[in-house]
Amino acid sequence: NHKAFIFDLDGVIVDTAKFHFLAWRKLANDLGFDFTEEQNEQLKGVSRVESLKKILKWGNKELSEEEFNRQMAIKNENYLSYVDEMDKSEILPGVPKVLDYLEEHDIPFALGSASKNARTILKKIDLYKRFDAIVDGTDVSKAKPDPEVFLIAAKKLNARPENCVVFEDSVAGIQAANIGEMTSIGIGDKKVLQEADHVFADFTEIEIDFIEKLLRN
Ligand code: B16
Ligand code: MG
Repeated sequence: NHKAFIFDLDGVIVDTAKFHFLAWRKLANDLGFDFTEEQNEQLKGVSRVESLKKILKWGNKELSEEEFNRQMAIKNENYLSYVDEMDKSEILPGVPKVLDYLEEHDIPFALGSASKNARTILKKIDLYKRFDAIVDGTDVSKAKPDPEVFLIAAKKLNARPENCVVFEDSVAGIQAANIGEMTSIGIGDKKVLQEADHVFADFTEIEIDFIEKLLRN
């Protein structure tokens, strides 16, 4: 009957969107077109396959299945070259304070990410061992807004969904948390994340008072 916390990775704990953008943009450029940082927003929380489908639509391109898979592999290799340079200085401000508090109070917390690279990234930023459970793109069959990723995380933490608090930067992720009947905390723009139960621009805006309130509810 205890509370548990679930964190998305990209856009919540680290800002890897900038690396995804560079790698996807190179792919688009190599195929002869370009897209904007604004369009890149639409790729947040979206799986690798679905991201490439969207990008190809923007460029009016069609690829054979073989070429699609080859391009995806190239993109990931390129993305991982940026990830390889990451260290714990990439952890977004305000995040360590919250994780420290949860550990000090024995509140279990998990990662719930769409990324297949989540474990690699957590190791690079030295957070891998601190999560009580990790659920990522290799563990799920249904993408956000399906709540599968968060429901598996809740199960691993031995917590009821209604006792889970989810931190998410994407609309699809907030919807997933809501469908899963969890408390949803949006990290980003209030206008974009209006379906969330609470929204903060970033973790520096989250006071420990607020975390304590969540724990009492
Ligand atoms: P990968 P999250 C998501 O991670 C990203 O927001 C999204 O932009 C990315 O396409 C997706 O992971 C898949 O990532 O190519 O590494 O498997 O926000 O759910 O932590
Ligand atoms: Mg995210």
